[in-house]
Amino acid sequence: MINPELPSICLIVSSKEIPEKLEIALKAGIKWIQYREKELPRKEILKYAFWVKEITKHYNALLTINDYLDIAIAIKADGIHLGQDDLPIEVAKKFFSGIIGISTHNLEEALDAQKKGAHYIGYGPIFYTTTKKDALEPKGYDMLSLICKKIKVPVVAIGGIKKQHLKDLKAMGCKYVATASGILVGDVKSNVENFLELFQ
Ligand code: TZP
Ligand code: MG
Repeated sequence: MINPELPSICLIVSSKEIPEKLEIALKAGIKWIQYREKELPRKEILKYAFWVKEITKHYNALLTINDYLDIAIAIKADGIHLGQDDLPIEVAKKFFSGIIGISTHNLEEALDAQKKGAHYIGYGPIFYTTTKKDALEPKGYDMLSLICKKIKVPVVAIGGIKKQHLKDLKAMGCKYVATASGILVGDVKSNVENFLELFQ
């Protein structure tokens, strides 16, 4: 796969948002879901992943699976998202022909992921977040802006991103964001509408 078209907003959901919040977000127009579950046993995650696949397919949205290549393959997900300590991208590419995204935390990791064929990179956390338990210190805007200039594949900013940040992110050349709490906390429908209006 060469340069897949990625929607500008990725909504990260865990099992507790399935199906209600997930469906509200999809109905409101979200076109890219990442299913990220850190708490449940693998068998449970597989079950939820099948449901997410059904719902995202119904709404014609892209689905990427966090961490688990076997589950991504089993449910025919569009993509997989891997961290620095997950399966190496070289190995994932041998078994999976879909979209591969890699989490990065500095320019070196971003360049390395790009060189190894990542279709997009995640970069962050930009701001403080409680969604990721082991999140690093917030990185702020400066390095993000540099990474967006130096990296050719889509750079997805992540971590504590809320609607009030979208204007600045756009202005610095950031074209993609991933969020959980920015959409899932509060009124999901109006959060999606705000994100779409400000960042599409
Ligand atoms: N990776 C870096 S920050 C983060 C992940 C998965 C959490 C994103 O969630 P939120 O609620 O948008 O900060
Ligand atoms: Mg991971």
